[in-house]
Amino acid sequence: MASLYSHDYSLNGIQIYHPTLKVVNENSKVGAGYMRIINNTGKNIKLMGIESKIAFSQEIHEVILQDGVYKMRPIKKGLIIEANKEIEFKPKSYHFMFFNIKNTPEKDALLSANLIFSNNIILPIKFKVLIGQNNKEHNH
Ligand SMILES: [Cu+2]
Repeated sequence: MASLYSHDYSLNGIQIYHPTLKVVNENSKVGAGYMRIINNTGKNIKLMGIESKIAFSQEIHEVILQDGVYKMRPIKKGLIIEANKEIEFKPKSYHFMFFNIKNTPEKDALLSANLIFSNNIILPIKFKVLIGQNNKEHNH
């Protein structure tokens, strides 16, 4: 998985691989955040939320397949990542949603955010901005 373009963050046994923020174009007001979250803490952890100045609001979403249609909904009570497991945030699966992006996103910009975990763990990361049409599967 390692590449010249990857950027990773870790704290207290929690590792974040390659967080990206995808928008369709420079005028997008909505974006989706993807990454891998790896829990090497030896015990279950819970991702409670995200905070940043990237957008006016941001949420953790899950995607469910219902009657052949993918539907997404916010996770409000936290997402458990089991001990020594990982969860990949990716299209048609878990993702972060950014609503009302404040500034025009620029390609390859690194945008700061904090991931909030249980036990008051705050993990600072930077999302790399990806701009393109290749995320059509994500409709809001
Ligand atoms: Cu969503």
